[in-house]
Amino acid sequence: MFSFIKKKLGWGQSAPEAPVEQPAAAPATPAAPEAAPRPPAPAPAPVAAPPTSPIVQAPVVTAPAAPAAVPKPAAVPAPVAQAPAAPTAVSVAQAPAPRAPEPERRSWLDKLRQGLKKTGSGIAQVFTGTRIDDALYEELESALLMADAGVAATEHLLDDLKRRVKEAKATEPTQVKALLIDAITELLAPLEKSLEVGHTTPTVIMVAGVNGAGKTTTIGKLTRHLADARQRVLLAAADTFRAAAREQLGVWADRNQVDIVSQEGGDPAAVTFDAVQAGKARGCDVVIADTAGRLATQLHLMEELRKIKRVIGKAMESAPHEVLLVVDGNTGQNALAQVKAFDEALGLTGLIVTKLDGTAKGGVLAAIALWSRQRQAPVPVYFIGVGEKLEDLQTFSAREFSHALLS
Ligand SMILES: Nc1nc2c(ncn2[C@@H]2O[C@H](COP(=O)(O)OP(=O)(O)O)[C@@H](O)[C@H]2O)c(=O)[nH]1
Ligand SMILES: [Mg+2]
Repeated sequence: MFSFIKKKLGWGQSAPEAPVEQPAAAPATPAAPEAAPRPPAPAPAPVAAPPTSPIVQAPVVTAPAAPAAVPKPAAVPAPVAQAPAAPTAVSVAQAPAPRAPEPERRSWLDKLRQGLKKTGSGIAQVFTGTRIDDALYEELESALLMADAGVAATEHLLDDLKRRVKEAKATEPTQVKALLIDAITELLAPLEKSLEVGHTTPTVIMVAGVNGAGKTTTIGKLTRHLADARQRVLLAAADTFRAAAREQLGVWADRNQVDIVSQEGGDPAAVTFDAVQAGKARGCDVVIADTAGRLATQLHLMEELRKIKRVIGKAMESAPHEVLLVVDGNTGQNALAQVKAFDEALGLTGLIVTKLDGTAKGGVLAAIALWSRQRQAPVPVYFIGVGEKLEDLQTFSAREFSHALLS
């Protein structure tokens, strides 16, 4: 579909009930529902924001190598009553189409750069000398470690960089900086992937993460983007651990005018089960389950999350279709530990890294990318958050990120 989220099937299929309160005029965009046109061929994204939303319909993705000015397919909504396309009808493009940054993407990038500024100047400092020598590589090693890249990824990047320098016969430190951007981009590239919805109806997304990582806020933002794309979303308030968490999700549900299944003091797995059942019965496109991040022990938390996942599978055979981990970008190397622990317990299908606008150093993405290589498949980073506003959640681009990291 569009750059933000990709949808495989036609929109609006199997929506028995009246579509819920979508922002009326959500400037939908053309659908890529049918077989032929591949997602990158879609219609122009609406320029104006939907009345209810300050965000842009199709957050842009800058293509890694060759940014073209092609307007990206934005959302895909077809008329709601349209017949569903055959499941295989639409081939899903693997890479987001190139597109020139729009103002929103630009301001988002500025926030990312601003957030990573300290790291950037630390690394940039390394390249201010006049020679490429051991001292330069040693300084770079320290800078990468300081940036939270971790020992393994730092070593990997240095080795790769030395190889590139040799190959390019570089003589100036500034050339080395450009080659480092290439090396980081290549390392991070496998993490770049769009979240796809629509392979099944509903697409069930379970969201996990430690307390305060930004799960509920991210779900709120994601819901808005989906709702704007005419997706019928149902939220499950499975963080029953804290009453405030339920209320917080309720606020987002109201704001986005989507349904929510929540239960005072209920069992998280039971709430999620009900939500998936309701999502099926109501013909929802997407069901998103918010979960707790803090329990008495980490072990309890993982047990509870595993139970939620299991129960989702009982409510719908192929579900959950996505198990996303929200990680606070400020947690440094601990973020990698979280990714490993949640992956081991749940089998993650994607990551969302938040708070890269603060004091985050960003290098942890390199550590995650390197770790991902030993896994059967990389765990993609679907989104990056650089603030609490709706438009602060955007798709991840390896090249953008490595530029921001070294700017
Ligand atoms: N600066 C910043 N704050 C964020 C971001 N995402 C979430 N937050 C804030 O982090 C805090 C915890 O978020 P919340 O969604 O409640 O976390 P949860 O416990 O994982 O559900 C809230 O104050 C959010 O507004 C982000 O990308 N940047
Ligand atoms: Mg929460």
